[in-house]
Amino acid sequence: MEKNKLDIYDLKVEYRKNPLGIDNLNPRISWKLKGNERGIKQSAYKIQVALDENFSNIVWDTSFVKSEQSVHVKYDGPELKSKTRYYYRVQIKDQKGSKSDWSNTAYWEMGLVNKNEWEAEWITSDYKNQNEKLQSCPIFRKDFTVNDNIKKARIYISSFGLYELSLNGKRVGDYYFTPGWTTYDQRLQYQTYDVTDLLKEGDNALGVILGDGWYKGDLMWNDKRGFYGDQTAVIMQLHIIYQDGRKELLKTDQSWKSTAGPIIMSDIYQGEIYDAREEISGWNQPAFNAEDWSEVKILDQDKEILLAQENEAVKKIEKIKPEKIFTTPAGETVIDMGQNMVGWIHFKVEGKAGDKVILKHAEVLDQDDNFYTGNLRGAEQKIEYILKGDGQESFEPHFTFQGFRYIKLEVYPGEVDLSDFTGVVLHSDMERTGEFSCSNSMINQLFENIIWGQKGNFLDIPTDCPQRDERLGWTGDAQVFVQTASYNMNTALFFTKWLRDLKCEQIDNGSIPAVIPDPEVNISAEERIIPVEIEHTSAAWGDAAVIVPWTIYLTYGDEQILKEQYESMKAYIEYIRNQGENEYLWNTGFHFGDWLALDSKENSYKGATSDDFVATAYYAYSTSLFLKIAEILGYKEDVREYSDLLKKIKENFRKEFVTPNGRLSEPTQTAHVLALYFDLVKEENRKRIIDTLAEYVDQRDGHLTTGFVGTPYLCHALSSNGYPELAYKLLEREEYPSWLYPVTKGATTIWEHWDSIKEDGSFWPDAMNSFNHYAYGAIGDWLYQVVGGINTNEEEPGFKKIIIDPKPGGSLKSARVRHESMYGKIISEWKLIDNRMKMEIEVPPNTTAVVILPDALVDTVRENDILLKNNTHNIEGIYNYKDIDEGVELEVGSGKYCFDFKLDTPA
Ligand code: RAM
Repeated sequence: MEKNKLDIYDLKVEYRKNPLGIDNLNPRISWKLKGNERGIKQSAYKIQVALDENFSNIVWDTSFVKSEQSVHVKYDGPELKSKTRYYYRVQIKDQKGSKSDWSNTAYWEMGLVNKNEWEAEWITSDYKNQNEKLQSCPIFRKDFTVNDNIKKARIYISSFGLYELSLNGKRVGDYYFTPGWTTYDQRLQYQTYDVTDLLKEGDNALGVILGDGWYKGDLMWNDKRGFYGDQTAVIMQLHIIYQDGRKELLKTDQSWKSTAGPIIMSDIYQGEIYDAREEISGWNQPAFNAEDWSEVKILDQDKEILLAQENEAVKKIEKIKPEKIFTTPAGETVIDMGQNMVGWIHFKVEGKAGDKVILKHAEVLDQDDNFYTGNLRGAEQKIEYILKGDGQESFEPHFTFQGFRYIKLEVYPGEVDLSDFTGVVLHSDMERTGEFSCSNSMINQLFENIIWGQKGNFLDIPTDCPQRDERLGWTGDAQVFVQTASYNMNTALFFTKWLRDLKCEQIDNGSIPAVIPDPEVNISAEERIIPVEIEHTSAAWGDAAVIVPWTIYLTYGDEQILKEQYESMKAYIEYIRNQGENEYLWNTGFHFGDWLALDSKENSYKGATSDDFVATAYYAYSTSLFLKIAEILGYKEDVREYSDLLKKIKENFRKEFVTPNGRLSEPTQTAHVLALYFDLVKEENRKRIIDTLAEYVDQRDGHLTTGFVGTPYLCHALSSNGYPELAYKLLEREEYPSWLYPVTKGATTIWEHWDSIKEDGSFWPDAMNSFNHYAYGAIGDWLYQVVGGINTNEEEPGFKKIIIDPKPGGSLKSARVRHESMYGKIISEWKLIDNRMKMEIEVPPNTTAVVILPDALVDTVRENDILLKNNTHNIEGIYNYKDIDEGVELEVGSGKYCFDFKLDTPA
């Protein structure tokens, strides 16, 4: 790259690269800058949007707008038209006035923007009663002819249940579990596919298979199914435009035919049965005779609920090869994938017609090394394939996923060849944005386990676990993990979609169901599996309504999510306010409390910290965030009202839970962590509370005792209040209980309990023991923020201003973190060499960073061998420096820097 050259790259619209089928009328455009110099800032941008790639038909030209904004610039031109593709490009000027070239051209394409464009009918299969539990997945087909010279062709499609679409025998697209899981009766996504290249002149055929999925299949744990409906159905439109401008529309209607397919049963929890002998050769190809197929039935269903896909679709993200095959003491043939993963097994097999393959899936082996499925409860996770017997056959399931590391070959014809088995990992296709590594390999494994926890539980919605008969969007789990998750991957769209469901399912009184989407949203109180009084009330779960949008705002600078969720947050806080006699305390109702904490009573899942304490603390915390949000959005009246509310909640909290001499009334770690992290106590009392927490962790308990509520903030509370070494001690501890204890037991994901496998090798009871539960993986944000040192800044969110503030400690000699922000790559890497420290950082263009060189004195700091002192004018990109208590604080612009300095207090 030549000097001074400025490039624009990674153009995105609504976080996506060249998306098809969005229905947002003011989509937001973002781009990144690249240049050789340090301190690059944008001073102006110009965006052009056109109907053609050559920009001869421009619909929006901003001219140069003086602005640093390069993230989420709202399209503000003439109204965007349905089904239309818009090309866009960006040019910028930097702070010196130099102009970049035009960026490459990118595009987005609008979906079916107007609801009345849905001319197709909902069709369902009528070939037999749909209410039987064991039921073949229906297949549908339709013949049609097209002429030559097609310019473009798009399919818009959605379903009740899950669909797989094919055109002329080929699977359309690489999305799985479509149309995704939303509040089905009110919000149903459709997907858009470009099928121009799949069509051919003359005869063509469309094929659809429907699976039960979340809509109709088993959900929750009482052997109940059909939560949303008991009839799967599909709606689809194929729009063809010819070169000469002619248009054609093909849609689902009465003319389609349907019959039973070879998928005998498919269910998210239970697995799939596929009888290859029942395959109908050529069923989704042209020139097939479907005379004996049944007529379809038209369903009178709402089309108003259809909306364009909102998040990244689920895709096959990676493939893994098995590690080994072995025989267990009980004589079972078992394959070890070497990784607890979520997705399915693709296998090849040869045998006679009618031979079977039966695979069972499990996360762990038991104490005797036998295959163990007790913890899956009612989820069978079983794949059964019946061979058709013509040479090599291969199979992978369609509408089910398994959480597993081990596969038992319950039935298998002939010799097993390990290379015939591949693990296919599926999850929402979010961009991976974070990496962490350090000199302690056990912590690196912990980090990998956190990542795998996210891969396994971000399959369209944030689930608690991916294996047992649960797999639900528990709000509490999502709330504690959202920060870590958002460093790891770009979760903005994933959570935007989920929050819209949250908002949609929020109860009239403002409370939030504990699982979103809530399968029981329309189930009467008497028939519910989770009773209403439990499901709609818990602190730390409902608070997802405030904490999740706030975190997305901080990480991606996304103000729109705050606006979208504002009324929902407010209603939630008002709900709390209306509980009980005292509007400033939350001391009524059911709460999950410090779930699974180690200070719980025998036979209880709930930690020792009282409900009233946890609930009031969260009440204050959510109110404090809501107040900031009201300030950001400029809602002055709310700012007034809620600052007053917050003040009173804190006063009442203190009256209730802080003694006159400044001790907390509850002698638990979690109580102390919340009081500190949520800033609930008077300044003069902090010291005593911090010291007490340190004493509990270090001497009284000797380790952590926290559950879902205290754990995420435990290390933060210690490290930001003068006890970083104690936080490191907790992090690096390998004995039970600790984050690394599961690693010593060979864990490859995060466990639900600190001791899902106990020290003697036995397990927690089957009733609730998941080996892939991300909640305790929330330690990840401490790795990014404190060990590695990459932090957001509330004044300039989305990493427009970055705080790089690593705090080396424990046995660590080095650490490195990377986060791909909306502005580009941020790196913070440090090494301790004798009594010196080396810090290499990278700050993306159009941002600035405040960098703290820990324990440094200005006098010894060198950047790329140049002594900093008295030399800043020589060092490009460094604007300021000063000695502070923690070390040296610098302000820098974009670029790569390499600092080297002597430690003031060498270890
Ligand atoms: C369990 C879930 C989840 C937790 C709830 C309260 O069933 O697995 O992790 O949030 O209970």
